[in-house]
Amino acid sequence: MPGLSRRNFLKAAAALGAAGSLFGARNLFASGQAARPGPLGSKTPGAKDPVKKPIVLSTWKHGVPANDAAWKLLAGGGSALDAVEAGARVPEGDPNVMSVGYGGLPDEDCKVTLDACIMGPDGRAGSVAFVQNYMHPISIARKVMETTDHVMIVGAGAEEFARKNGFPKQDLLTDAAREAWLKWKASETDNDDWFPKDLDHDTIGIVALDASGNLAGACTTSGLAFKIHGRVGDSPIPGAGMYVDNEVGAAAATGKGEEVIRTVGSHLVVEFMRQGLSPQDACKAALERIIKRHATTPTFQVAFIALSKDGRIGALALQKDFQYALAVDGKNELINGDHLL
Ligand code: SD4
Repeated sequence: MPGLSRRNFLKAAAALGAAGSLFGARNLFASGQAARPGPLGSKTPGAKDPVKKPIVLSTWKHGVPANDAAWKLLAGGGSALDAVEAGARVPEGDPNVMSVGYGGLPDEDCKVTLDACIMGPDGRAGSVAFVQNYMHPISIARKVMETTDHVMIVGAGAEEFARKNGFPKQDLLTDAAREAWLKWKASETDNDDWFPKDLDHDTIGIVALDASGNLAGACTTSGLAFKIHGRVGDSPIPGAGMYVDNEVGAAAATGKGEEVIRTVGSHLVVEFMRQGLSPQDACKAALERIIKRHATTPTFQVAFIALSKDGRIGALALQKDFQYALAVDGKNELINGDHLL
């Protein structure tokens, strides 16, 4: 179709403002914004300050209400695992968040397919991928973790597992998401690479340290908009989209999942922390690994958040406009993240 490509359509959609909610409005959430990780990010390893806890850290602006839900549990002495699940369920259930759960943008066949994973302090992990018609894949992933010896269940098998475990089956395609798909469909071209380059995709990754000093993490998404039916990103892959090692720290990723899978990004961040890097430097080192694999400067987005066992945080993106939410000391703020490129 001359003059229109997937990329142009998405740009136009962003200009229309519908995309403010579709793809993450960057300017709407002015209150409580700060510029940097701040003192938590600068505490050196081995410093004697008492560890600040609980802490919850999550990606993008929908991280703020997610952190609120997580904080309610953490403040009452609840576990990091319960907190990250409760937090992840907030954008999953919000039809206005068009990158996670109910209301998520569909794939190229107009099917909403969801990916999620969760890890607790005991090193167990649960994951589901390519799941349709269930609003809370994070809770299905937790069920996989806690009631089976498997880590990952996908597609029809995951849906059957959800049904047997009493999760309600629901249509997740909202009118707004279908309209976005119809516009995309009208602009489809033969030379589409299925990657909307000018967009961030706004998966939620959420990591928490509870009052007992235990770590957990969760990650949940509808993945890339208009992806090939059956495509699975990094978000449901423990080690890629999210990783927890209760001795060291936790990390989560957002952005172009293929790049994160290829570098096992979140695991890499945690391993850099194990080697003594601060969470911020660990995020930087993992992003540099991604950059190094490309002959030219990447134009895609990837961002990491990281939380160490001793309560320091890191957050860094390749490109501008990354935001994350940090709740600590009873305050929950949306923060503009730094970027490398
Ligand atoms: C994916 N990483 O499916 C996800 C998309 C994303 O923020 O993170 N969006 O590749």
